[in-house]
Amino acid sequence: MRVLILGGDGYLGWPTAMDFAAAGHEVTAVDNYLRRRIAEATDSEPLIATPSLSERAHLFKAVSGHSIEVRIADLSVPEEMFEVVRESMPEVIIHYAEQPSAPYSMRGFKEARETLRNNLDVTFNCIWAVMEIVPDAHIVKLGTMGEYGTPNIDIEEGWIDIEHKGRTDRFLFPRAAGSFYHTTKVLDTDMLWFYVRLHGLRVTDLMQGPVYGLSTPQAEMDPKLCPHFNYDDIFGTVVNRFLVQAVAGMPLTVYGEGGQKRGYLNLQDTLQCVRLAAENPAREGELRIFNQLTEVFSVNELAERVKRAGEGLGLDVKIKSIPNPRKELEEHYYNPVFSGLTDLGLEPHYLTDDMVADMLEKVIANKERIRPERIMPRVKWS
Ligand code: USQ
Repeated sequence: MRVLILGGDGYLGWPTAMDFAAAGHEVTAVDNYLRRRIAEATDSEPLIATPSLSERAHLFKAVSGHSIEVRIADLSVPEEMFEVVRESMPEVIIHYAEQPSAPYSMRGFKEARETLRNNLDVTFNCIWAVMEIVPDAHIVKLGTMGEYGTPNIDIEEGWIDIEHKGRTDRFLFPRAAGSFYHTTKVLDTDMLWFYVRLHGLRVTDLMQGPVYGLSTPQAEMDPKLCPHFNYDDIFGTVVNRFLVQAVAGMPLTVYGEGGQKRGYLNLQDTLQCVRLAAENPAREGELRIFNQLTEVFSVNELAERVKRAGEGLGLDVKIKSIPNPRKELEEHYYNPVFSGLTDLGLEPHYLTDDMVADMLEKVIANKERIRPERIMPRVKWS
């Protein structure tokens, strides 16, 4: 397939580009380095330095023989989106091109505005480029489990049948996002659903939980192919942060009570899910939604796992509850359905002690690069 990856430089975008190319697809990866600029401006650079997208594509070709076409373009500008789509004529578009940090979106007016503008404009431009140039193309959009929040009922896969005063209908599952970034993803879903209804687009919206990990089969070929691995409070997701904290000898930063539950998945499983979605497209006029996670943990359970595996490697790991910089429930019901991707063939990599130890060893090999001042939360929700 001709695959266009929007946001091809990101934590997920770059390994996805390598994965599709290695599977024999024709890949174009586009990015405008927004994440790199925010990382530099907020002192949140990844643990392991990552060369530019063009340099990584060049290196990947040299070690694997597979090509990735690179375009540097700002997809929030309609002309740039349309030009990229016209040049690559994709059969599938993987849309990751969003400001992905919840804390960044809560930093202040400028950051919230930038998140709103970028995320909504890219989705809107993508929809219109598909309608005008490649109407049969399948859009695979990265959403987030955070769209649903933490409701006191089971979270269905995107849709819910509601009976009301003796009549029934099917609706998008209720959403209640916990950050402004997550809210932009809710708005994306609504916009996609509108154009699916009106113009018969094919869309898969992947409601993903927090991802962890720094290794994929292709990234193992050369350390410079490693995806951005962040441990700061802006871009670092909780498991990646705990791994680095354990190696740095800093107590694991459990926010508040630590009973917050989320659905987690390994980076390698993100790649599987996205490829399964792309290779099994949504029907014309279908907004297909999958909940993209493989296991549910509370923050306390994650901290205990990292502590146990760290101690197995001789690290002295402590856990410390600190005041929660976010506004979120710290004890709650959480029971999402996530069978759709398993039905398509997903084979999960679980967060076993061996998996944690393997990731810790990779962090230990880069221990001297850890900057402790990036670890404590710098952004408060209110
Ligand atoms: N947390 C801690 N300690 C930390 C960091 C986080 O207790 O040092 C807690 C948070 O308060 C939260 C949970 O861990 O309850 C997850 O936080 P996170 O930073 O790993 O994830 P989040 O900010 O929600 O965002 C991440 C990605 C985002 C994606 C989302 C999926 O950055 O792009 O959409 O995970 S979800 O969380 O399901 O909405």
